[in-house]
Amino acid sequence: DTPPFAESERSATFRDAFRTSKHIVVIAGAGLSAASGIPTFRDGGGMWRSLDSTALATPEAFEANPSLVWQFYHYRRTKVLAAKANPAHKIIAKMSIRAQLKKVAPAAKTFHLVTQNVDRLSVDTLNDPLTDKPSATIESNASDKKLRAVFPNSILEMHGRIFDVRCTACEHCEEDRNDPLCPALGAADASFNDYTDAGTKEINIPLEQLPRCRACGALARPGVVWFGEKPYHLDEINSIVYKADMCLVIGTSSTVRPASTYAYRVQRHGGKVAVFNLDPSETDERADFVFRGGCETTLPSLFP
Ligand code: BV8
Ligand code: ZN
Repeated sequence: DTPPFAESERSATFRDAFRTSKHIVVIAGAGLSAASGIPTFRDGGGMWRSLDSTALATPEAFEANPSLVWQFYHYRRTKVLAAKANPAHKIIAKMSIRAQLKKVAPAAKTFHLVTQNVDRLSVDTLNDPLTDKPSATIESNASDKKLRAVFPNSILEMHGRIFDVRCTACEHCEEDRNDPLCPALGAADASFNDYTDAGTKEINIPLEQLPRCRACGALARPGVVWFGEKPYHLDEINSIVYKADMCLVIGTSSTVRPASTYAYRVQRHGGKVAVFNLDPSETDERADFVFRGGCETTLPSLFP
């Protein structure tokens, strides 16, 4: 293990590099919300270790078994609604507030958070960085209003949002934090928990009892991006990545494209990359700085 003095030396070098940065981008993944009690996907406690992600997070899976896929997202919505922002969310939220950012990066001109997470915790935190209300108490769209008012487009949710309910037939999409979304999903709750752990006991909910579009009545789907689907904000993210001179990669195994390509692209045009991850990740060997550990502790130690 590197001796402690190397740690403080690395931290000082990182802080100097961060201090002179002009265009900062954060790429975040499930590890950012792990300390808030939301399971990740592929590591130790990861959900998709027991479940096959492609069996649940693809349009084909939804087409074949919308009842099962909805139960999976109901299970995750419940986890997210009970979650509270952790110190890492708060530090990132503060960075996206210009005056705060200037304290740690006086030269900074832009800040963006590109998140793979669908839990909205980073947006909710921006709405109220100082309180730690569980997301269930934040009325739908409140965070968006604050986000639009104060920081247009600084947080880009590239894999969509778990509270969005999207129509499979018309353009209608609305945020709905009700739990359960519909009575049938509430009844299925217990059985799905077994499904994730051991059994495959899942209730088959008839189509007409699954969440429906409020506008046209057609079957609705979770407003997230599945494998094989186009992520949101790609053009905007590409230009942000192209301009970035500092990239923080926080809590991601860097296995899902295109998010996993951004850090490398920042470095290709001379930007710096700092990884904040619990386990070794695909981005480590190229990174200029690697801070091993929980981001809820490594970030506060660097940005007290
Ligand atoms: C696209 C939303 C093209 C849903 C997600 C073959 C067939 C089909 C597709 C492909 C294929 N091969 C490659 C692809 C492309 C595919 C892909 O990359 N697949 C991978 C798996 C090989 N990508 C796509 O399909 C993307 N779309 O390419 O479209 C296109 C272009 C134009 C037009 C049309 C199409 C779409 C990908 C989005 C999929 N949706 N989620 C949902 O959430 O249910 S992906 C899912 O994985 C989540 O979004 C998650 O964020 C993301 C990445 O996972 P991580 O966030 O990294 O989480 P993970 O558990 O893996 O790691 C957590 C890390 O945190 C660990 O390293 C751990 O050590 C660390 N950690 C834990 N605790 C902490 C911590 N770190 C710090 N502190 C802690 N406390
Ligand atoms: Zn509709």
